[in-house]
Amino acid sequence: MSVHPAHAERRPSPLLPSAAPFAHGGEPALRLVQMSDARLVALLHDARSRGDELDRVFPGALGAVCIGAAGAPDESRTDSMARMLTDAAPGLPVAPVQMALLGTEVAPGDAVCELWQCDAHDLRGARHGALHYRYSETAGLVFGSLVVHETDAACDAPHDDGTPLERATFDAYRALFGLLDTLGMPHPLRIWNTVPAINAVQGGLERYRQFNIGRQRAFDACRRALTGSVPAACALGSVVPVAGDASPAAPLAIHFLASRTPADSIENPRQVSAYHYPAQYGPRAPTFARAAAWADGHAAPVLFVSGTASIVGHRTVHRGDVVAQTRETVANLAAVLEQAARQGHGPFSLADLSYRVYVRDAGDTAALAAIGRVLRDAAGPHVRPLFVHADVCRDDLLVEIEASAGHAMEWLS
Ligand code: 3EB
Repeated sequence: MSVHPAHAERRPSPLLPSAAPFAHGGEPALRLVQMSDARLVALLHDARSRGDELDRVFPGALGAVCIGAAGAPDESRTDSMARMLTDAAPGLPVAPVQMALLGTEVAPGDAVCELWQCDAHDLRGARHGALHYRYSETAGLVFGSLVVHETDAACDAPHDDGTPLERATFDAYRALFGLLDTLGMPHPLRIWNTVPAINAVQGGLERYRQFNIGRQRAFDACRRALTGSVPAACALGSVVPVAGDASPAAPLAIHFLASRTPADSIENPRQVSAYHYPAQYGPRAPTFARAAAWADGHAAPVLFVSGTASIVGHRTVHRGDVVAQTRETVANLAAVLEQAARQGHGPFSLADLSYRVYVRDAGDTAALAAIGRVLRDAAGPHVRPLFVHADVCRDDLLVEIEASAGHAMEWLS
């Protein structure tokens, strides 16, 4: 399927009638709707004046993701968008991604909301401490959001049991797996991780490597596979200051989609699987697959492609050259799609994907334009990647691209 920009006057409609047709049978099981914060505010205002619940405007909404710069000390538009959504729909998990949007069409302070909808009406949710989730028994899907502060982490863990970030990560993932087991939807499909100051070295170890220790320990403690059948993921750094070994003020934020039925994990033949990275990248390997394909019943398969970067084998290539890194990343994305097809999913082409691009250097507008050109040359002029400012998890990586396909997709402009 392709990305269809919506007409400005178009009203959000229920999942099925406006779902894009599929060549390979079945209606999409998931839908991703994206809109600016201004558009969301207008929609919420209209809904309130009609007396409509959010579930009438966005039927089957599992969760929302608010992407944009955080406001400190004042509330940013990202924060106020999240607060308005929570007020309008108290049962809806609202996941913060505190990263500034980039690009020529973006003004400072702009924010975007993404909503994941499923084709069901039996949505239920709850909040357990830091974990907020919503699920559908009919769809067999759950979306959750966890926001934890390292300073509060791990009251129940011995104090010598890792750094605050390791303990926060361990606790967050244990809570995530505990929920999934309780719901009988034990299979995480896609996990998004925002780790504040991901490249900072604290206590002698880069924070991304600390995160990997906590994550792998939690997978292990919860009797999950550490290799092979693992979820698609990304781990990006929110750009925040740190002083010495003090925990950053920004939270560790994790959100996820999980299901009753497993996904098929996909690796990239051009890359060493991340869970087999050698110890030079940290004492515990990252626990994620290059992509996950999820097909439930007769629905068309959904493909989640993990954060993908300029890595060949296990090594970073094209140090210092963001355009060459983007080309290598696109070659990796294409290789993942080919492997997915070999495993019977798709075939998907680069033109079918919906993209998010994480860029380390927010000030390099020429590089940003060049990254967009490389992606459009490969995927077609219609692609509308969302560019965000983030630290990538190796300090020599300048760009990372994630993508998804097989779900309905709509931009409300
Ligand atoms: C890489 O390929 C780049 O730790 O969850 C990409 C996707 C990366 C996911 C993660 C890290 C993660 O190793 C970094």
